[in-house]
Amino acid sequence: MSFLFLLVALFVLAEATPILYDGRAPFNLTNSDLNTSTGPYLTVVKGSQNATHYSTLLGHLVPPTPLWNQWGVPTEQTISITIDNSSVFVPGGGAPQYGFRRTEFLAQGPAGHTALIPEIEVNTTVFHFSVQTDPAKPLNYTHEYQVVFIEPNDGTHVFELQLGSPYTNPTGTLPAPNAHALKIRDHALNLLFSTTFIPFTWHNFAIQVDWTNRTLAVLYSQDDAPLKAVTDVLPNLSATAGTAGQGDFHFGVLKLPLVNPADSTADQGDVVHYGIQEGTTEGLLYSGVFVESVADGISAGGGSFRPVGTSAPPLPSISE
Ligand SMILES: *[C@@H]1O[C@H](CO)[C@@H](O)[C@H](O)[C@H]1NC(C)=O
Ligand SMILES: *[C@@H]1O[C@H](CO)[C@@H](O)[C@H](O)[C@H]1NC(C)=O
Ligand SMILES: *[C@@H]1O[C@H](CO)[C@@H](O)[C@H](O)[C@H]1NC(C)=O
Ligand SMILES: *[C@@H]1O[C@H](CO)[C@@H](O)[C@H](O)[C@H]1NC(C)=O
Ligand SMILES: *[C@@H]1O[C@H](CO)[C@@H](O)[C@H](O)[C@H]1NC(C)=O
Ligand SMILES: *[C@@H]1O[C@H](CO)[C@@H](O)[C@H](O)[C@H]1NC(C)=O
Ligand SMILES: *[C@@H]1O[C@H](CO)[C@@H](O)[C@H](O)[C@H]1NC(C)=O
Ligand SMILES: CC(=O)N[C@H]1CO[C@H](CO)[C@@H](O)[C@@H]1O
Repeated sequence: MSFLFLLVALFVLAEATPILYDGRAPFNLTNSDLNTSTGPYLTVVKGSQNATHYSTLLGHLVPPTPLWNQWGVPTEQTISITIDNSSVFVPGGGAPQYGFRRTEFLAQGPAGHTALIPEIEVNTTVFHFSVQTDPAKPLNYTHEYQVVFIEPNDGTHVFELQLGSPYTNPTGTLPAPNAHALKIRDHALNLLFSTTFIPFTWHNFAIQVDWTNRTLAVLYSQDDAPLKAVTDVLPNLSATAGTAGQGDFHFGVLKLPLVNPADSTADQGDVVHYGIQEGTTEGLLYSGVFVESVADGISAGGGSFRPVGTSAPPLPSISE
């Protein structure tokens, strides 16, 4: 009887928050799979080298966020994603993006990345990701980095995880005061939550997106601490409603340039194609990437769940 009860309980648990996309790299996923975009990631947003030049599955070398361990044991590999001076993306039929350096993974399902979008961006869904510094390949906080985002075709972001000094033209005082903080920004680039990017620590995020009413809510924790709401449910009404407001789920390293005073005024305004980049090798570590529905709550880690739309008093860091 207790076995049956356990089965029923597990079934109920599994049904509570259906996982719509699992981007937690299983141990049988190989670096060769990254080269060919086999598995949960489309790896084409990168420079001219093969995907393994810019991304590596770390096996048992660096443990993933402990939040999703099963019986204390990791079930996924940490992913290293890096950029260097060759990380100039050339979009299909477009000009090389010399302003940026970027390596990004795009979530894809069995039928590809585009087919996944309507499955993970309907009703209310929650985007989970955990990020850690790569001490051997530090970022340069005088630049802006956009590292996790959902990008509709208009190039805006439904939400984004941002690091560094926000890009401005003309360039302001660098580094910006909040440069070393992980920042969650809404579609209109309002700061929703920020926290210091402490090294040797997994920073776990869950962004609840209500696609119908266009709201966002942020949950956050470190290492094995269960996720907690760190914002209220906030309007995000500048985001486009409907299918035009949906887009690929990206995570990786996108480094913006600084304005180059030697460029023409017009070129100084073209952040995608012009500007200063040092060409340094820099990177981040990722794990815990998945998207779930909220049929009966948000996975918070350690088998616990949080109710949808949890209200929480704003943290002091929000007003930083
Ligand atoms: C890894 O193993 C799982 C479970 O056995 C299987 O479903 C999946 O196809 C495998 N993935 C790869 C990339 O071999
Ligand atoms: C990925 O492709 C590059 C270039 O062809 C090759 O050097 C590398 O060995 C490949 N990696 C794997 C794991 O197959
Ligand atoms: C990447 O790997 C593929 C398949 O092995 C190969 O055809 C291609 O030439 C490689 N590209 C580079 C830039 O190494
Ligand atoms: C970096 O790449 C850019 C664009 O390809 C190139 O103009 C520049 O010379 C490179 N810098 C270094 C240090 O290789
Ligand atoms: C979205 O919500 C509608 C209305 O409640 C429901 O019929 C539909 O199954 C939901 N879709 C998903 C993917 O959850
Ligand atoms: C960081 O970027 C600034 C601005 O371009 C540059 O002056 C500095 O040398 C860079 N630092 C490193 C370590 O590359
Ligand atoms: C969405 O908005 C409608 C209309 O204002 C409201 O009735 C509904 O409760 C809202 N749903 C959520 C989840 O806030
Ligand atoms: C946090 C917040 O309220 N963000 C914005 C969501 O979108 C609306 C409409 O553009 C803005 O007015 C809010 O400031």
